[in-house]
Amino acid sequence: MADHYILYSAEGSGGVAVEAALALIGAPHEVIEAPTYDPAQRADGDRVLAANPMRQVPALLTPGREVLTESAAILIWLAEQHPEAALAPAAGDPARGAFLRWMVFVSSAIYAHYWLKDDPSRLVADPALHADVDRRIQDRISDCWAVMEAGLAPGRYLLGDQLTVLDLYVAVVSRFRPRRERFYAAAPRMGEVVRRLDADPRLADLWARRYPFAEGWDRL
Ligand SMILES: N[C@@H](CCC(=O)N[C@@H](CS)C(=O)NCC(=O)O)C(=O)O
Repeated sequence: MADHYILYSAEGSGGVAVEAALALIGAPHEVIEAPTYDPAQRADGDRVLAANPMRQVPALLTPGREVLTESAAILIWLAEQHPEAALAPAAGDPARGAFLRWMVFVSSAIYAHYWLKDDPSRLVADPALHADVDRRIQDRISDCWAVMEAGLAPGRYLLGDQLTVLDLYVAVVSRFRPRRERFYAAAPRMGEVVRRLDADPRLADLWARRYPFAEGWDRL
């Protein structure tokens, strides 16, 4: 049994949500940078193939060196392994159903779109159609955020007053295109929560290193 986690991740990727969870847990971990989305860094992106044949980050090696992929599963699993960090409603908690529902929703209804959005030629051969595919995917993502907004009753955090890995997940995935300005319009109450996460001093160093607030980062 090793004494630390190994995480395949990349700056500005969904892996940063897992890095945020590990930071709040205080779990020792090593990050292997694998910028899968960048064709100019093909060899570095290929590093994740050692753990994930889907060539996607995040992928986590547990201290027992089991491989976990799928961001939602990793986040839920980490919260379970580290109950002292209180990053998820426990089984039996009244908020557990909503927690699982929206974790899976972010993964399947929103995050899954980026496989096509990042490279429309994966399903649409004609380059002349790619801008339209991109626009339609962004519309769909925005609609999904609006559905989530309508289905939640946020407090300080998305599920009430306890920060959970769902907050970390949404704080990161809402940074992807169509980016935050549109997210705030579609989901204003969730917008307040993610801005609270952006400003959380426990995460300041992580955001600065791994998902910097560069000029215009939140705009289309
Ligand atoms: N279902 C996966 C999706 C992960 C994913 O799309 N990761 C992106 C980075 S944010 C990636 O590695 N993309 C490269 C690709 O799909 O080819 C998860 O939830 O972990």
